Amino acid sequence: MSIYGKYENTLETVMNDLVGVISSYNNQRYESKGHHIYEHLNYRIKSDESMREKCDRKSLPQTEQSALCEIKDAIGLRIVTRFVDDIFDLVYFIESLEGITVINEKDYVRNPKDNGYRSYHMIVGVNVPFEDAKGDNPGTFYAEIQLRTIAMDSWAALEHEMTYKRDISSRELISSELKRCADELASCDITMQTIRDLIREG
Ligand code: 0O2
Repeated sequence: MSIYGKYENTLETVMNDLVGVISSYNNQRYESKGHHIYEHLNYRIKSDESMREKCDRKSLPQTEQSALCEIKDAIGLRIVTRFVDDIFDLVYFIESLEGITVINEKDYVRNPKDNGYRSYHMIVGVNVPFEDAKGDNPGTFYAEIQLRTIAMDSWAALEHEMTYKRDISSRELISSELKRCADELASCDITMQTIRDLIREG
């Protein structure tokens, strides 16, 4: 039996609705301005195994309530943009959506982590017209939305690879090279945005 119990299908519905609203915004932007606001949008329900492991890590019982109310990233969306300012445009759009409450935001774009990680994280509550795992009706389901540029995304994938690889002899050297690379990419992201503005100004 899945840790999400009878809410497994509901999670898919809530996620697909959220994805639908954000991708409609992308299409509207293309129609009105001729440019997409993001390059791609990935989404997933955290696997049963990962959610059980996360419950253990957080010393929570492996229950529907832990998975759907205490831990708030059962639904995960990652939006990857070409430019840094598109991240903040999307954050503003998501914050203004009806039926969505922002629970927590972490701006690792303006305040990068010490290892160089950059990304904007939002935890949102999605109001639904039916019961949630706490028994509230109307209920709330939660989603984590990560927003980052293509450069930040490619960096995070590489750093993630290093973090999860056990036997690396030169971890310290790689970490410091990764940090240097993150800073260079951040600088290129800003330059790319400036070049884009110059092109679009004509
Ligand atoms: P997974 O499998 O990717 O979902 P939390 O543990 O979520 O309650 P935390 O760690 O304070 O709280 O949340 P934060 O900082 O918002 O990070 C959540 C997710 O962001 C992580 O998910 C990673 O996906 C990503 N992330 C955060 N920091 C880094 C980093 O330094 N490098 C990379 N590559 N990714 C990062 P999980 O839960 O670790 O796992």
